[in-house]
Amino acid sequence: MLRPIKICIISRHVKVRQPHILSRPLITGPPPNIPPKHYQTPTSTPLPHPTPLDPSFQPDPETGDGKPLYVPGSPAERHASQGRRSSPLRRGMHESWWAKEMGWFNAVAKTIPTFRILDEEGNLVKDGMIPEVCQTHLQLSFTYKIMTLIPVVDNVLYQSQRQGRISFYMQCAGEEAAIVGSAAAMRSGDEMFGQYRESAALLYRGFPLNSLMAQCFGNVEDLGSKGRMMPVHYSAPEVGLHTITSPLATQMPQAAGVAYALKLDENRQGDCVICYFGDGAASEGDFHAALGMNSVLGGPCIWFCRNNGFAISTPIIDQYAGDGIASRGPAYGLDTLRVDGNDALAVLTAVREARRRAVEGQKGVLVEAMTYRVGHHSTSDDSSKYRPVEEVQEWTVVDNPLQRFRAFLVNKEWWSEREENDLLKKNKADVLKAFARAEKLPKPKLGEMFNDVWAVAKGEEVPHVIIEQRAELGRLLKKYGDVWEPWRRERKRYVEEGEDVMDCASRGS
Ligand SMILES: Cc1ncc(C[n+]2csc(CCOP(=O)(O)OP(=O)(O)O)c2C)c(N)n1
Ligand SMILES: [Mg+2]
Repeated sequence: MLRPIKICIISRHVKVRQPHILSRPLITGPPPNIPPKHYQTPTSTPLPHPTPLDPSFQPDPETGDGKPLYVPGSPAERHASQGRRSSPLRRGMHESWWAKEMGWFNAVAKTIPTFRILDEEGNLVKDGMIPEVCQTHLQLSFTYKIMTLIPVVDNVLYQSQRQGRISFYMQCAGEEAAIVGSAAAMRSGDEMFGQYRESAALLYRGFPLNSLMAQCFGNVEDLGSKGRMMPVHYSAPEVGLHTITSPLATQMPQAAGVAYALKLDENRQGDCVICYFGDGAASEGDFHAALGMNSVLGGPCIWFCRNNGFAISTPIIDQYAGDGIASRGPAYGLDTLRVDGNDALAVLTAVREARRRAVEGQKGVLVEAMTYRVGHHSTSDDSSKYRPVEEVQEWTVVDNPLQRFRAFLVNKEWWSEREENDLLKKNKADVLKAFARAEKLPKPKLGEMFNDVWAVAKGEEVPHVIIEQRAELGRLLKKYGDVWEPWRRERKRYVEEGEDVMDCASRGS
């Protein structure tokens, strides 16, 4: 009885005698409602100027200002290039020069330009050139076809999740040019690592609609994951795609490893890796680990950042304070380009050149594609909670990657209204057919869920815990599988209706 009274007295006492303590905001409370500092100071300071990188620059003969640290032919330069640790000048920089002034900087250029070929209306920009790589009518119309197919796939699967027919979905609305344009720049032997929003790149590389639907439904034709992964977690080695895993940026160190393996494999010279990642994923440690590894070990890899403005509800202004993701490329010694991600021609051209540099130099190249995620992050998200609906509508009208590209093709007389109408009809029919087929197919054997949980070498036993769990499920199915309605219904959807799991005796349990 005494205790509560005592506490009460203490708290009253504190309130009266030390009001300033209680009026302080809680450390764990909500953030103060003031914009972060970088809202107010958006400028960046470029490298000090003039610099020896400027051809008109003359070193000062008296102070030595502007002279390179490694004078060509000097003993210091010889030591540095031989990698002699004893050289006092071997300090890890490439082309530095002496300077008597402190020249602080936080950007390598005042602003990083964004390469584009078409304006928002699909016209060539003034004095713009259509690069040779974009002159092939066939490739461009195929690129456009996939760009128009993916919105139909996305709409059908998105709606089907809403109706409870699949469990989850992620669409790529607004990013069609970035994703398909980059895929179009790659070759068939190339390796691809996706984040999760790049289904259109898979379709470009020949992944059939039926296989895409099979994965989303987790049906018997889902050969990659056998119904064990969430929708959009494709696995398609036949088109060079490494399995999608949703923990952010985990694909990046793997891509660096594969690039290094390509470099070492004399049969794979000329092949390249493309690794997709988002502006949000670039905040993960794995981003830095991967770029660091690739910059030191080498190996042909295109780091393709889809900068779509958001990481779920976090806008880029709260994601980084530097100049986008491109500014990080030079820090790792990577050739870097920022490109208009809504201009399919510019993306194709940029990635084709990135590929050339990566393969010829056996090294990494960073491309940052500036775009906008028009759709919600996923079916688990409602973006109207954190951005104005009008902003989204404006993007679909003012800077629509599909309309831009179509206008260009029509201007060139490479595309007509009749072809457009036929294509839209065909896309709809193909997608609905694949959808209906996938939905009807049964799910893989129930027992598949216990397979491949751990890699088991030939001759080794499956870990006992798996055998036990399988036997337990078999026992429960035997007991309730016919009598409990939800299970009775669910069993029917699987090949062998779960009998394979109930057959415990033959599986060593
Ligand atoms: C390691 C990890 N942390 C958090 C998440 C949750 N998460 C899933 S997607 C996402 C946003 C990623 O944004 P971005 O990389 O920009 O890709 P986008 O969705 O915009 O294409 C987050 C935080 C995750 N999947 N993995
Ligand atoms: Mg993003």
